[in-house]
Amino acid sequence: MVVLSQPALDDFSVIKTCKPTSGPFNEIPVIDLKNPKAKARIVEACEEFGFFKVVNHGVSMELMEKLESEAVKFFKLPQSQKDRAGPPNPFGYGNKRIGPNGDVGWVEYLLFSTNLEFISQKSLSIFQKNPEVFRCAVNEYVSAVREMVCEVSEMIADELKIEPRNVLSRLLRDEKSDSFFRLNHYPAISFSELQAVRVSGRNVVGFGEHTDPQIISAVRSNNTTGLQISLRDGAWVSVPPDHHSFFINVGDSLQVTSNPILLKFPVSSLVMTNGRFRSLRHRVLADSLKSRVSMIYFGGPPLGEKITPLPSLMDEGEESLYKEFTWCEYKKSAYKTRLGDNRLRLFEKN
Ligand code: GA4
Repeated sequence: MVVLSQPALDDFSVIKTCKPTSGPFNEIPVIDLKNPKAKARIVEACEEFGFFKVVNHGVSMELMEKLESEAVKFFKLPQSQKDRAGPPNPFGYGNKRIGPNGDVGWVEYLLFSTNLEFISQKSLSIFQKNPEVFRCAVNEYVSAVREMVCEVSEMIADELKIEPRNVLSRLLRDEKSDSFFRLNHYPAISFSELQAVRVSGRNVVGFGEHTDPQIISAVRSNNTTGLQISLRDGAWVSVPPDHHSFFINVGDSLQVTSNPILLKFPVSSLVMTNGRFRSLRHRVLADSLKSRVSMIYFGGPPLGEKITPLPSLMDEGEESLYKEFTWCEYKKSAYKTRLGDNRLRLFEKN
């Protein structure tokens, strides 16, 4: 069991808790990227859950483990040393505070932009022993995951018969792509700590519920539970861990459903698909036994890119459900919201 240094307990009172939920959810679509039916299954999963697991993805376990071990080394550093890479604005090291508007969680993290050579000098300076090893681990990992996510995006385009097939992936590959990378550490919480703060019987929230504002995200974690997703009926279910695989989720910017689907489901998500896909509401609970380390690639477009429905997905006479906006405008607006807010609502036409 990996137990890393923990945030001071006297801050515990600010952390949210929630009621325990049901056991593992075993219906998460599992997509084998090499399977000939993968394209159709990805699109189905984006429509039904906004979420799926990818196996046979081509990203080597060695890359994942190398980065995980570098992340563990970082999070084990004394607090004062880690603090030198913070506060996050939004990039850098953060502890418990998430975003600029008062959200907190049982989590510490490193947030990077992927277009500043992935890791800024500020974050690197704390890796005094061997910053290059860390830099390489992040760069290699992010490059490989981005390629895999681009492949998934192209499979989506193929299945939806959108041309050119790189309509989404070109945004992620663009050198101005505004993509992020995040390393999260959710420290273990012992039973006695839980009792000390009188929250026994409840779960401690590591990262509160939210949707990702970007196009698409890919999460890989060590073999720990904690990730939960919200189903269409609003029920929270736990994602069984799998450290060999990636969990992919649809972000706000990928879309907002076509009108017939909107009649059946609430408008919650994003835009390029005018509502056909749903962006995924998810959260992470801290675990009482094992610390969780996750690595997330958030694929975003260049800042000036307009987020509008892809023309080929619109039926004749169909209009966008959203006012036209650029990724820059959406992101600015997102940073004024609280984590759990419905950020797209502000951009709905009515
Ligand atoms: C959620 C998804 C990504 O983790 C993130 C988060 C960002 C941050 O931590 O700085 C935000 C959050 C996320 C959405 C609303 C704002 C911005 C915290 C917050 C309260 C990096 C992102 O892009 O948006």
